[in-house]
Amino acid sequence: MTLAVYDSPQVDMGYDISNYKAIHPPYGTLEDVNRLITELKKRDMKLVMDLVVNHTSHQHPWFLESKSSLSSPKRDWYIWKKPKYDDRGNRQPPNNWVQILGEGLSAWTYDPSTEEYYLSLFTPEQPDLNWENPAVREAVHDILRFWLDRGVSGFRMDVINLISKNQSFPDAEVVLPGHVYQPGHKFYANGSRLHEYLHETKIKVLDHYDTMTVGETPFIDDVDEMISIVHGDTGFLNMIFYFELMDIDTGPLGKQDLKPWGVKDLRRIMNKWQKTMIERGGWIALYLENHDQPRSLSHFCDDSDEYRETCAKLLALMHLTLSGTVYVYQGQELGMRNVPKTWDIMTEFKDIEAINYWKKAQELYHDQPERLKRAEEGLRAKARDNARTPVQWDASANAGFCPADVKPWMRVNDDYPIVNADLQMKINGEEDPSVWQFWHKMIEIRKRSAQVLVYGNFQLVDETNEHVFAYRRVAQSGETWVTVLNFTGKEVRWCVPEDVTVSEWVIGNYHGSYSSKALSGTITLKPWEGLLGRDG
Ligand code: TEU
Repeated sequence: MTLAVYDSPQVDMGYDISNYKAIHPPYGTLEDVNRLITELKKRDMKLVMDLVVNHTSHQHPWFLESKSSLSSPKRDWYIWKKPKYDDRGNRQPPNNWVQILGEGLSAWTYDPSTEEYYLSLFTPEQPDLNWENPAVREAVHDILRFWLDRGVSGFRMDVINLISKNQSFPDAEVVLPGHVYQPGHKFYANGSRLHEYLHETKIKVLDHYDTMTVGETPFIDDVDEMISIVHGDTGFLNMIFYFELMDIDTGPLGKQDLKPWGVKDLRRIMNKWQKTMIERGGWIALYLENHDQPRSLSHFCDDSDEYRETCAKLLALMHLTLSGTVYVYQGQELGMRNVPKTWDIMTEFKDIEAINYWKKAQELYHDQPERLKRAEEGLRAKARDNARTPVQWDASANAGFCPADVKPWMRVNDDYPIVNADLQMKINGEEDPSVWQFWHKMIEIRKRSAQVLVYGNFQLVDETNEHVFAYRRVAQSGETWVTVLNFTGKEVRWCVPEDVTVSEWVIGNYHGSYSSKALSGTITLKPWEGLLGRDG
């Protein structure tokens, strides 16, 4: 799968597209994409492209034309509104929605030449398209056809559930005390015409090709909403990325406001999405990290040298024994972790969200060291830069990402001499598999036992345990597997429940010791130990 590689001024790392039918020159050309598709086909692989059509770049010709005058034929391709004025006659944006990546700023940007505001939910450089206008939808369909005709097999549809906005553009309620601008997603996510737009795209374009679609859908906490979008018979997309697990540690003030969480939260979220999905005919994209999230082992476990490998394998054990379509993000299969806490934010971090957040925090808390420290911790834990460092291929300079005399676009994580693909592929896996080799083993198991691990029922085991997350997968044939995950850095004694029968521990993340564990009674789980067992 490739991400946003289209022509772009790169304000938001390519999620601000200025030409949907061209590739950002430093990345290559359309001919390169053709070659990629041909070579993938030979290997029985397929290419899925990012589709970013909630907004364009402010440099896209459509926007430049829209902005050129009030009477421009493309004026209505974007969302323009007149200013409001407060009691003192000061100009104000049309409502109080906050920008998503702009840290406290308004989601509306003023254009002095036409004296109106345009909606720009992410940054001012990413104006939102007006999907109410049929010509915009036609133009999007045209983009889809352009890529499908070239042999692309599907799309990851960026923030696709934001395309239908409440047309009265009401003020959002105040949930961030002391802030002028407030989260407005209640009025722009999962809007009243979302299904209509998706249905139209499906029947006019997607149904005419053999495609796979995955919606990136923030602000969906409701399983009913997920089912309505992806249901096998009546849905519009094949699956969605749900966000609730990613936000397990997100406090009321936003993603950098870290909230403690425990096994009970993990269990509740997993049970909600897994069980409902299977029982009600939905489908989700299974992911633990991506380019917008911290590295999963830093996010959910312990990324210290002592436990990095164990934790990466624990997460693989979980990831590959859940229902849904598995997505592996580059480097996850190597156990890559967040960037070191010592890196200087202003010089090493590249993401506009991180930079905006850090500038604002310094401005607000320059005389409150405790609060500034908390803000910094939150940023370091959740920054998108954590997952954007170059892939670590080998132990040579720049981790083999680019030649030694070239400066990579972002600093390589300092741990590359010990965390890299080359090393992990060479290890003698029979003695103790590397993270990469463990992933291979787990994928093999998942493929072999797909009826149970991909499609089987999901049932919680030991539902109140505060340390261990355990579940059973049961196939229609009765074949049963059980996953037991110690989600703490402590040794835990776990009592195999009486209704769980295990005939064999098939794999575990502590090599050499899992197979000799007792099959019933009480077993000792080492810190972050995970086991996969089967019955029968
Ligand atoms: O992300 C949308 C999204 O809602 C989040 O993942 C968002 O990046 C995060 O909450 C910010 O903290 C998609 C892309 O994946 C992301 O890279 C883009 O920045 C964004 O859309 C705008 O296109």
